[in-house]
Amino acid sequence: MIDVYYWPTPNGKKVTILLEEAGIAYTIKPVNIGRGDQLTQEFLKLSPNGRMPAIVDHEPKGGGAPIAIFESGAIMEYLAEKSGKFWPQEPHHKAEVTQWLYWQMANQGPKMGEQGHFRRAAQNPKNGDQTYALLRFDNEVHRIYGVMNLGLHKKRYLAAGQYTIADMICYPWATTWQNRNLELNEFPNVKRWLDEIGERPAVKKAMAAGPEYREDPAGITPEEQARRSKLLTHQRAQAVPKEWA
Ligand SMILES: N[C@@H](CCC(=O)N[C@@H](CS)C(=O)NCC(=O)O)C(=O)O
Repeated sequence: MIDVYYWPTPNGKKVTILLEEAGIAYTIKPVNIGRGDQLTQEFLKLSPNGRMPAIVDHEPKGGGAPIAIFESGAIMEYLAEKSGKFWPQEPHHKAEVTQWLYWQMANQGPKMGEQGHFRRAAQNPKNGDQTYALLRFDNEVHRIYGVMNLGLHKKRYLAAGQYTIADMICYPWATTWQNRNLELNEFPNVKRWLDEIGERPAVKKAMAAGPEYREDPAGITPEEQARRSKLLTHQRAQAVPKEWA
């Protein structure tokens, strides 16, 4: 059984798409990132990055102690290897898939995440003039959709001529094209691919997650709101907890 430390964001959904597609049994362990669960000492042991997703595999192939993994790209590779599905190992195919995994982790996810960050920041005048940050990340995200559009030129899937973890890792962020100052029709290959991947039952199931995790804002006291805001905004390095000694 795999424990998935999860919150319903694009990075979380990459993992549940693969688990659903591969038919691997899993238990969701919610990590409420709005409440700061990702920064607890307990969670930092699994993910020193203080970010979800993370997994713990209690039954690793070949036995031995449970394996804990953070970083969604590493998790995708691990689960694909474990299941023997969606990551063809023939060298040409393997390399094609791997390059899209790394591209997603180093480009699509971070750039789209930062675009969202600065768009939210720009709404609060206290944050000052965000014009350059908005220009930079609007351009980068436009470029990112262009990269996918090139990658999908005359191709049904991103890599290896088949549906793989390359598609699964890129899909959830790619669905969030609205309110990003771009027109999806400019990227017809991406649009077609999004439509096709979005029809898969496993993808539909994983992508539908969300409402059941939402907190009732009325239940969050002003004190709790202040605690969360202090904890989550302007995060800096955490010292090694004394309890870990
Ligand atoms: N590179 C990491 C990124 C994970 C990440 O940024 N997760 C976000 C949610 S999508 C998170 O946990 N945010 C909590 C925070 O910013 O405090 C991965 O792909 O696993």
